[in-house]
Amino acid sequence: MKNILIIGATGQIGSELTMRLRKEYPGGNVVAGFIRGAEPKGELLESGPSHEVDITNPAQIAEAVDKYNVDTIYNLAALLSAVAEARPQLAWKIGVGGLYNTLEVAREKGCGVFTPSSIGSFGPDTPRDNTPQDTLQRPETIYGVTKVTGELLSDYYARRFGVDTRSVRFPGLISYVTPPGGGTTDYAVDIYYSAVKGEEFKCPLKPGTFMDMMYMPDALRAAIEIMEADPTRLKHRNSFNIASMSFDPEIIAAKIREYIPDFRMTYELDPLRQKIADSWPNSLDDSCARREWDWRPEYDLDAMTRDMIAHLRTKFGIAAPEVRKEALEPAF
Ligand code: AKB
Repeated sequence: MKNILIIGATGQIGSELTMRLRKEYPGGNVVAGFIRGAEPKGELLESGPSHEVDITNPAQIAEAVDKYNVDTIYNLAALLSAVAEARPQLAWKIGVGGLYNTLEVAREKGCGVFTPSSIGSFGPDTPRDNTPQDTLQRPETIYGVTKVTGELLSDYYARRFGVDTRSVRFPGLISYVTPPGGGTTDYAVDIYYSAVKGEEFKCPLKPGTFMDMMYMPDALRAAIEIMEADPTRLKHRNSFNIASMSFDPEIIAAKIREYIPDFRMTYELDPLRQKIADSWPNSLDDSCARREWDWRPEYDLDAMTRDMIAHLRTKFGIAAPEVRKEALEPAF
């Protein structure tokens, strides 16, 4: 039986990961850790325990771990890349101070810890294409600095104190459930919302800006599988490159047009996001994750696009064009 605490359970990844973990470990406690002002609601609230856990408050982390006999912590508290640039001190306090608090509680109470890193942990000096697992990491954003620090600190706690820390470097994550907030890769979510609603999409990044992206179901599976992986096979811990698709705005727009032919996209560049994206890799080499814990993505751009459009149409009560056409035609 696993007893799991998710710190940041009401965020983009947390809201879906908590539900998935509750299905995966039905006999255990899967505790939704939230901060005041971002309380869980609906199914997230009703399907299991929740506890106020502000990652900057170590006593609250320890209290939740004790109360629910937690053996594994998913630390999902972070400011995403663009918003972190506006609030670098807070980004450090949450990303590094919060991780330190989590690792200390884990050391004292014997918990495993998952803390996602990101493609943002790389910088402009990193090889851009097929970025290797072990390579130069000199990010220029505070987000990247916190992620590299997090990777190093987590490896240190594993080596020095035997804390079972594991992690993956997430690409941009795409989902129809909880929207992201303040990331550089957010456009790849927003574009589907505009397309399904029949609105023109103003893309904040220029054509040719390639980044790795991943559909949320694959990302959730990665977060669970890495924590379940056989430790004797792991040569790396913090953090594994994982990948499933890489595209630029023109490629995703063309894919959407295969299903929504009248979708329109124009460009309205966001200089901050463009600068950040330009400093990140185009695509990652995930062969270490494939070798050490059998990582395999299931969704490519086409499968993800079909699923996103279908779910967003349901979410907004928008009929698919074929259905709309039939509905408009006389029944005789
Ligand atoms: C962001 O854009 O900040 C995140 C990330 C790639 O880590 N989605």
